Amino acid sequence: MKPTFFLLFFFLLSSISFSHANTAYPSIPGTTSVEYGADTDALIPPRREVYGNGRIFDVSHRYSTNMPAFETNDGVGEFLWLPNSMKNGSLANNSEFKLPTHTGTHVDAPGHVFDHYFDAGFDVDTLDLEVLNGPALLVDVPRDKNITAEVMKSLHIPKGVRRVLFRTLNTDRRLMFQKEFDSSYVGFMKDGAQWLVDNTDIKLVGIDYLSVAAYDDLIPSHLVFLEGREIILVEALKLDDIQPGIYSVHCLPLRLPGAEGSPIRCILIK
Ligand SMILES: *[C@@H]1O[C@H](CO)[C@@H](O)[C@H](O)[C@H]1NC(C)=O
Ligand SMILES: *[C@@H]1O[C@H](CO)[C@@H](O)[C@H](O)[C@H]1NC(C)=O
Ligand SMILES: CC(=O)N[C@H]1CO[C@H](CO)[C@@H](O)[C@@H]1O
Repeated sequence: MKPTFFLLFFFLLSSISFSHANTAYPSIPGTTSVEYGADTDALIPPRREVYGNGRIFDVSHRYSTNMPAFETNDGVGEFLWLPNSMKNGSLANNSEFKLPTHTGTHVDAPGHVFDHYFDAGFDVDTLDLEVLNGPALLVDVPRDKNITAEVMKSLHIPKGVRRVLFRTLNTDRRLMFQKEFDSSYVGFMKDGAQWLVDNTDIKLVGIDYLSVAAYDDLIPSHLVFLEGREIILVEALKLDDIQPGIYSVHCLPLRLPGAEGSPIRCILIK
């Protein structure tokens, strides 16, 4: 009698937390089922997109084998394994992973596209945490264009705004949930990047697919953004189901001296 009651209790508890995640964040896969490895009905780990009753939004993607990677149809592929496992007699489970640094939600350092910056050590360990953390604007950009100078101008982002997350057609098309790389994603054209540098105070540029630069202007847009070594690019953010507006953004890259990119965990706080 008693164990059954407890199972039921845990089941009810977990269904409450899942339906919460579900209503607040309807379009993210993985939050409703227990496919991530619950062993029994009572051991259901929470997978959340929203915390604190809708106050904190996780805007990083889960790393998964099927998430897209640049210029391949194969996705990220297997990247995590378990060399020492308790099932095989180890005292603990100790997994290992191997990932390109520009995988999933990630940050670019100036050394990404400037070899002399790379040689001089402008890696992700040198990025300014003050830029990566603070008030931020989440904006929707027009869905019918890449981000050109004209589009940037039309957004009327006030001077003084230092951090902007640009939500685009990429989110509507759910590109980060498709394994195949799609080069028709929306990003900055060179003139859009130049307009931002010349006319705004934006130092944190966030976008919702693997590159802030449109595929046709891949290197030129990166060069414009990173030349001054003041702007930080955060790519492949998960901006689904969040109201546009002002938040406090918090992004923390790994401390990887020598790396021009790093996975990054970003959250928005209302
Ligand atoms: C445990 O070891 C066996 C035999 O070496 C191997 O086939 C199996 O994959 C291992 N299991 C795990 C979880 O590492
Ligand atoms: C954005 O540019 C890409 C090429 O970089 C193109 O394939 C795509 O159609 C453009 N998107 C829009 C909405 O114009
Ligand atoms: C916590 C953890 O990593 N648990 C793993 C221990 O190893 C088994 C396989 O032997 C995995 O199934 C668990 O996920």
